[in-house]
Amino acid sequence: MKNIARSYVTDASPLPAPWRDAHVAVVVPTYDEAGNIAELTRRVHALDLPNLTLIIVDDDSPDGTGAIADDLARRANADRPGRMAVVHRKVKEGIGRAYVAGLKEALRRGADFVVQMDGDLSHRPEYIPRMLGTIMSAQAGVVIGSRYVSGGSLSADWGRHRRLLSRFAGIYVNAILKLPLRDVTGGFKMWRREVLKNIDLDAIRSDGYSFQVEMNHLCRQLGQSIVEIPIHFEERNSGSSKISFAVQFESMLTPLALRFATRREPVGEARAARSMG
Ligand SMILES: Nc1nc2c(ncn2[C@@H]2O[C@H](COP(=O)(O)OP(=O)(O)O)[C@@H](O)[C@H]2O)c(=O)[nH]1
Ligand SMILES: [Mg+2]
Repeated sequence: MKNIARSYVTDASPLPAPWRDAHVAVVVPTYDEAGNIAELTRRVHALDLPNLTLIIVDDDSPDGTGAIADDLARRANADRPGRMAVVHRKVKEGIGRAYVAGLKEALRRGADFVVQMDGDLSHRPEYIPRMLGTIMSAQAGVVIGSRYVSGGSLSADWGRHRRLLSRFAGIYVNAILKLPLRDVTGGFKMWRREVLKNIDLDAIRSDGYSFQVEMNHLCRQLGQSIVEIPIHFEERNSGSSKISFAVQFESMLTPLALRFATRREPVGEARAARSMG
């Protein structure tokens, strides 16, 4: 009896079929992540999700991340076609722009669920099956891996300054946009295809990290639910953070711009459904 009970809780037990068979794309923007990309790829492909595609979006990283990713993709696809793709962009334009390119590629490839996560192993890929289970059972538009809901946590390596900045950013954004979220700036998420298709990705205004906030805002405007599940957020594995002053400044202005912008028309299927009805 005891053994049976234990077998249900081990992470090695197979996932139920609707989760396991889901077409999931994992989009990872990279800029100088040469020390992390191989480990990240190994851990993503070790998940019990045979229809998962990893999509790296590299902005011509000077440390050669793009070439390493190409090599990893060649090997992964030789084993199983469609396991990994690399989008190469010529110029570093910020994480927001890289995500727009990556999310579009995920939709083009027909993914039903699209994960976005950092390439520095701050976000543990092992949470992806839980996100999938949650998005399916809660019928959420998006699931956020949250550092600030009950059970969520931050690496002890995060100093006081970064903790305060992150908390302040959350309070500031929520005060302006009134999003009922604990981790409104978090970057580890899973989107449902139908929701992404109804967001006009070409109209995203954020170049940098405020992309996360802007997407939450647009999701809520569509009337979709946003569900947070706890994660432990690690310090980056190797390399250094790319947050610059310009990006922080943009993150200050974006919530205000979104709050006072005129409401956009829904796109894609929503617009088509409307004009039909
Ligand atoms: N393609 C691309 N990736 C970026 C850019 N800026 C940051 N990233 C990636 O976005 C992820 C998060 O960035 P990071 O520097 O770790 O931000 P932090 O965790 O907030 O310090 C990492 O995978 C970075 O390599 C960019 O301009 N282009
Ligand atoms: Mg990071």
